[in-house]
Amino acid sequence: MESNANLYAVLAAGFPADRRGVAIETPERHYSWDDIERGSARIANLLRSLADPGARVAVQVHKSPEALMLYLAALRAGLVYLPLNTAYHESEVAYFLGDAEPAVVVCDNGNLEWIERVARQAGTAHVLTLDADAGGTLMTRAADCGDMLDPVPRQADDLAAILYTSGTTGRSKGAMLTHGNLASNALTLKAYWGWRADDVLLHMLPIFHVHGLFVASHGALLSGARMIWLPKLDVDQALHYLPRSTLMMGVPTYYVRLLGDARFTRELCAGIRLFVSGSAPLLEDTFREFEARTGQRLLERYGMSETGMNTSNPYDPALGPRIPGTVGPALPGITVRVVDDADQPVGTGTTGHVQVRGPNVFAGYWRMPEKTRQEFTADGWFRTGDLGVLGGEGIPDHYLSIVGRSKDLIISGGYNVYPKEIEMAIDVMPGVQESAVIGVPHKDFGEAVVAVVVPRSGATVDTAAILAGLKVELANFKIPKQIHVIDALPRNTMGKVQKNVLRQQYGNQPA
Ligand code: MLC
Ligand code: AMP
Repeated sequence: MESNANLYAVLAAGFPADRRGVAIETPERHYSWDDIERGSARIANLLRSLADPGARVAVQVHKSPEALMLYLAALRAGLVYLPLNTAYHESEVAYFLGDAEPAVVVCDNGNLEWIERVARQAGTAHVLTLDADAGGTLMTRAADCGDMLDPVPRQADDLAAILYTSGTTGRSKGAMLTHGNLASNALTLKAYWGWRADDVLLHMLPIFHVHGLFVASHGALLSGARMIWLPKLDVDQALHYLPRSTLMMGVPTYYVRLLGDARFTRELCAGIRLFVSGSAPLLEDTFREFEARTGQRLLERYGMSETGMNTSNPYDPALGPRIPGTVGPALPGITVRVVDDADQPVGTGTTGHVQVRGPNVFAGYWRMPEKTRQEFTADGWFRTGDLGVLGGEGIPDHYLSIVGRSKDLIISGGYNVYPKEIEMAIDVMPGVQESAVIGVPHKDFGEAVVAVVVPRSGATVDTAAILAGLKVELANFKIPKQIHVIDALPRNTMGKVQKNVLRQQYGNQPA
């Protein structure tokens, strides 16, 4: 009989034999492996009664153990999980629901009124609620369902999740990830980072992106390891739980904030065997300050929604050193190359476009076959949109460094912000001729969003009104930290806005 490639079955094979142990610990209570297994079966049985395998379930809820169970339930029921950032507003969510046409939407009770409205427009049949404290219709209805379910049979190339990533044109694309994509990356990272059953992961990342949902949670689940589950980064809580943890993952802002607190000491994290950083560039200064303070070398890795993790600095010293400023070698089974504009590999030490191949690479963009074709070379390499270099002075030839992006993208505190989306929102505001949105260096967020606005001739623009208007439409992390008004945007001879000139001009002003 062919084995079931359902990701839930793969993960559950790593659960401990004794299901009474603690799987998830929150400041309020402990959840055993049995709780996770039975709880997710109940939700899966409910979902199965509402939708057929392959249907989408869109989820915009606060982080809680029940939210993780909902994800596992969607996998178990063979549904396609579509997580949404809790910061998204109505117009943003309306786009995702309209595009993905989910059969089921689960939201926070506080958002029910507007979510029901946009879900109806998208043709969604079922809207359920799940609050941070596990209240809401999802759990009450699931309580009446059976607590056993064999994972619905899935092939490796069946869809498990769709992650929306914004596009340089301002239109978001849904990256389709299969059960096989996610399972292969989870198994690879488990071996490469040496996950163990006695690990304790300090989990403070949001669970609507690759980092918190897949990289962190899959590693612990697959290893039968405990997670300390906190709703968000909170330095006081992190300091409280670090002495009992063995592993922590974060975007660079997490480590900058820990270093900003004098109570964060070598003694406090003596029991940690691995700190992982990713989702945005880690400054070499942060790496060095972290090592000086804790005696530990942060492990930086590189990935994206479309691929999961591609490269990682080694965990095992026998495989090489962790080199600051690099994201390490390609993970086992994955190939990375750096090419010129004609897709021809460039030599080591030369900057070019980063391309990836491997079982981790996604199945394409949801209902965008043309866009999918453009993002792959004829021979199957995925164009990441990142600029990188292999090797370089004093760096082994198989180590990759990310040196920039060919896509116009800002990464602020680990969240992607596409300038085009904000420019389009500003350009239609009263008195505005045009605008350019750039990222400037920021101590806490790595990059901060800054808007430069040109008024129509004879008009004055009200920057406070622009900010207020943006706050209605866009998630809070996309809101510019500064708005500058100038007479004209700098352009090159082709008429293209020179964002590098703007970055130089506004990069040194505190954002
Ligand atoms: C919050 N704010 C931000 C922001 N987060 N501004 C810019 N960038 C951000 N990332 C603003 C809010 O708008 C608000 O402003 C103020 O900061 C306080 O909001 P908050 O919610 O209390 O902030 P805080 O909890 O401190 O959040 C900051 C953060 C969070 C860094 C902890 O953003 C975070 O957890 N980021 C992680 C993102 C992540 O998981 N990325 C992984 C993507 S996966 P105001 O004005 O309203 O008060 C990926 C692939 C890969 O990229 O390789 O992993
Ligand atoms: P997302 O689309 O949200 O999955 O973001 C993926 C992008 O984050 C990548 O294409 C990179 O630009 C960036 N990224 C992830 N990890 C790193 C890293 N370690 N260093 C630099 N950039 C990174």
